Amino acid sequence: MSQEYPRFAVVGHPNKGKSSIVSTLAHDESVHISTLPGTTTKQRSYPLKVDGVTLYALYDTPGFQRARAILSWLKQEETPAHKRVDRVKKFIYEHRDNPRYQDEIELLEPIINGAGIIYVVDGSKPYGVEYEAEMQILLWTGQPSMALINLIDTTDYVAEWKMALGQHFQMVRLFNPMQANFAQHITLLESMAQLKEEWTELVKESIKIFKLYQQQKITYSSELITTLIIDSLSLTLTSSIKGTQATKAQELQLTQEYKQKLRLLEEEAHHTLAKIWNHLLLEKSSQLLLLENIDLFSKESETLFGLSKQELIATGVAGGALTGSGVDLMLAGSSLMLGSTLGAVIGGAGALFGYKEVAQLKILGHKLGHKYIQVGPIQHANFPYILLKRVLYYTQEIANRPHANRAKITMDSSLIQKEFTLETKTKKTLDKMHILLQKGDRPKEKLVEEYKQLIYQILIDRVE
Ligand SMILES: Nc1nc2c(ncn2[C@@H]2O[C@H](COP(=O)(O)OP(=O)(O)OP(=O)(O)O)[C@@H](O)[C@H]2O)c(=O)[nH]1
Ligand SMILES: [Mg+2]
Repeated sequence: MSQEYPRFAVVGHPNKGKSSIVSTLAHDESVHISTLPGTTTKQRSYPLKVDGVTLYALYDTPGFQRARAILSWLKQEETPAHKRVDRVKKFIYEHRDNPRYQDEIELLEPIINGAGIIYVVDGSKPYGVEYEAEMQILLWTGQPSMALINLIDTTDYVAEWKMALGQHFQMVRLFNPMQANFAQHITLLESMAQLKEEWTELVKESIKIFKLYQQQKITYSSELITTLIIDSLSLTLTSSIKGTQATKAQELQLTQEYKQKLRLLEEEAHHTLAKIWNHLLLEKSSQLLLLENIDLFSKESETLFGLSKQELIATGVAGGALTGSGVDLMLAGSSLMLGSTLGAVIGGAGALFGYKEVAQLKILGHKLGHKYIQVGPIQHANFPYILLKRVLYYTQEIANRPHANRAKITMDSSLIQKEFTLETKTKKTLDKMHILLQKGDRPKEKLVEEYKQLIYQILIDRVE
């Protein structure tokens, strides 16, 4: 693609969501958004780049402040339609140093230099004549133009806005930057492609690249999730001991290290996911801390993300051990587990995973005569599902989140349970791999590939 890419200036009244629209359409979380009117004071271009290639760029601009005064200046001289853009240029030229018109000059400049117009209004507020001067000025620039109705609140004045906007803009569309998903983004791009003939092919090509890019991000996420599961489920830690028996303190320490290591693997995966989906600032601002607040090994985590006892029985993973009640019965084989006292020490109040549930402990011999204790792989039958569903939930939240939405992710437990009920067929493949990993066997490449594909399918249905 050549250097020339379509550019759009996002303009309108102050505080109508212009910067929010730029942020969402450019996938850029650094765009400054605030409840205060007059937040944006300078024009600034935000490109949407894929592999270093700019697909399009959006100008964030300040809101109109003195539209009426400017329109009356423009109208001081009778100007035929084909000369009106020159009149606007003249206005900019003559008022460049006048602080009264700085906002308008900032917003008009990119348009005069060839950017298409995206005019943003709030469809939850009534239409009013105060917008007419703005729309007239934009008409005078002669640039291709589209109006976006953003419903900031629940009241609905869309019909009257459509009537008014339809008289001034080539296209009128609804678009909510806080809720827009990938499909809506694409639909909007398709409309933008129609704005100007020279841009049509470029934007269509961009849409293709953009869709591929989305698939690529889902692929990366699936690979990352698969690696997290493999690394976590096959994790073992060892520590050398004197004599033939480890002290309780040694066992305790190794088990704690083991759990910490698993938490860290999850955290690292979340970080990479935030990077893939361009949400590192959100992560930095702790707005994503939802899962970190629910410890991987807590009872709450199992309730939210684990399989129910019925589901566990259906997998066959837990075998005949699941007939009674209580957490301990959710465990797979327990031949090498330690006495129950230590479990109580480590577990603490409310914790799901005591020592016993975390890992098998083995005493290993060594050729130099030293003995080692080994913790892992983790034996809890539900753990693979807890880990998997946590990371799937995280991925879904982060992948679907428009970049204008900076609010903390909230956990909706009913949604989690509803959304992440896995089909029996899916569960079978997952079980196969989990069992192998928990036994300490490396799964064959073919099974890993199958697992990855499965994760991809789960994500593609949920990232929209
Ligand atoms: N609930 C909701 N809030 C929105 C929506 N769009 C924008 N907002 C909020 O409205 C406020 C203004 O949004 P901005 O994107 O900064 O608006 P702006 O038009 O760039 O404002 P200025 O730069 O001050 O002219 C922010 O608090 C946004 O979070 C929306 O669709 N829904
Ligand atoms: Mg702004």
